[in-house]
Amino acid sequence: MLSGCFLGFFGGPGLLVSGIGLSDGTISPAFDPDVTEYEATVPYAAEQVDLTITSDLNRADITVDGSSLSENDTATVFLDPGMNTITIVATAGGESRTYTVSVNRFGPEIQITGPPFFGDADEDLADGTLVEFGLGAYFEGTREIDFTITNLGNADLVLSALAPDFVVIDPAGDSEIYVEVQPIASIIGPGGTEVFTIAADTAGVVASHTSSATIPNNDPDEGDFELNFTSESDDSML
Ligand SMILES: [Ca+2]
Repeated sequence: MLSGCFLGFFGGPGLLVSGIGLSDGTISPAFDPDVTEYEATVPYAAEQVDLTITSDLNRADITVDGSSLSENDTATVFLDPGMNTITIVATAGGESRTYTVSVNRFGPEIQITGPPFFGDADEDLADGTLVEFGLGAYFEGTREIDFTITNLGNADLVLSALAPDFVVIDPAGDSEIYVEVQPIASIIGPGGTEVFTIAADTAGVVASHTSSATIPNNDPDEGDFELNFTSESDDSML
């Protein structure tokens, strides 16, 4: 008797919403019209998420955080770092139901800053940036560039290469370009930094050198952050 009563109350015309979808991440538990609270986790880099609400036959009036949603439309919700609670209210035939989706914008976010050209000011370097040591004079010996790894996210950034070589130089690259100083710690907390130094030996005969380095880490979309390097040696002063 009791279960029949519940079925009568929650089923049939009470089905105002038949699905909740996210453009990034997946709600948990799976959607069930009778379950009104959901959670999802998206990467720290996700500054917004699109929410798609599907409703049954006689479409309910739906609001997302107070704004009404047009039919077949998606609601774009901007996300703060950490937990964001999105409130969905569906109304039809004098009946109303409220769903909440708690979206946790959570994770590490790697940023690497350094000069793209020897002697330049530091910039935020994109994954794959070419860093140019330029033309070094014979007697200069080596040129060194410092790079800073910053964790802009709200979870630990983990440098995942085998210690202590967290910055992995391409073994097929020219040996004139090498890691002078490695990061010290493999775990960089939120807001934390680590520094490494790449050196280019310019004290050779006239030649161009190229190499690259990867910084394996747990950022979900920059997990093999790569920097490329070129340098030139010049003995014309001899
Ligand atoms: Ca990232």
